[in-house]
Amino acid sequence: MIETAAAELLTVAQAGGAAELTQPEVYQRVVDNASLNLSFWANIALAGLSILLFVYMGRNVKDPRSQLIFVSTLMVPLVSISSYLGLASGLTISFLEMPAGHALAGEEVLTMWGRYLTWALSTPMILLALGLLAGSNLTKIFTALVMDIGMCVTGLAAALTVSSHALRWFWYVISCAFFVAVLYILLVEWPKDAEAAGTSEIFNTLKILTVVLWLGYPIFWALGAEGIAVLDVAITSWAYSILDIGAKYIFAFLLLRWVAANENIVSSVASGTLGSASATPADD
Ligand code: RET
Repeated sequence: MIETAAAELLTVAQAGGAAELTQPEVYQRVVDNASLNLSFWANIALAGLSILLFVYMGRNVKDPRSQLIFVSTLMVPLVSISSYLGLASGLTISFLEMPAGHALAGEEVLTMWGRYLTWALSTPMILLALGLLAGSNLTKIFTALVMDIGMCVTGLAAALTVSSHALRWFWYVISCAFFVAVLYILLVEWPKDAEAAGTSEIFNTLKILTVVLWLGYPIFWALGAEGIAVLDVAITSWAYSILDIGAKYIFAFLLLRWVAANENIVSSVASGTLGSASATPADD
């Protein structure tokens, strides 16, 4: 009786595509893959240093809007340190059996699903900081944030779907569609707002950094073990970790250094912007 139930459970688990590994076993596999493990710990160290540096840089900022930019930017390394700790401990990694049609069909592929989950928390913070810097209105900030969260959640679905190879890519395309909406706001809407707000120089630098680096994520997803598998798991993980360094820490450093030195400009954009969703200078 018990054996039948256990056998049934095993079948259900296998049908779901999840290989039966305990958390200590996943952790052991991470530790055994020195390059993969280093890609996690390098970011944990960098996130820790960034948190200390950013708190120090923001110590004298008094203007509430500048403070909001600081808090949302500080959230990025805070989320990141938690995200990488989840990966390094094996908590947010699963070994998933890829469906027929996938380059690694039938094999257990290491899936760092914690990354996609925590991007849903860190990337909206990046966009909030950029939207505030550009002097955007609430409507555009809200749109950018929800589209971005949609991108991360459907990206997570693409990584976790093991029932059908085609459906993995269907999720991927949906995620890309959300991404296009984010890119539109970044490349078309906010530059106009930043021009009006007098922050266009720093905004344009950060915009280019963001757009170029963010485009790397879907490319590496497609090339990595979860996509067409021409890159192995450790290389994909390093690619994400290196993109993260630019998209998070370098981005945040440039932004916060500018905001700390230009509080007066940031506070003068504040008046119409977040007060109302419609009647703002940026809407003209
Ligand atoms: C996925 C795969 C599905 C298609 C697309 C993706 C885009 C991901 C991006 C991630 C950016 C992450 C950052 C994290 C910083 O903490 C989910 C890889 C479009 C753009 C900047």
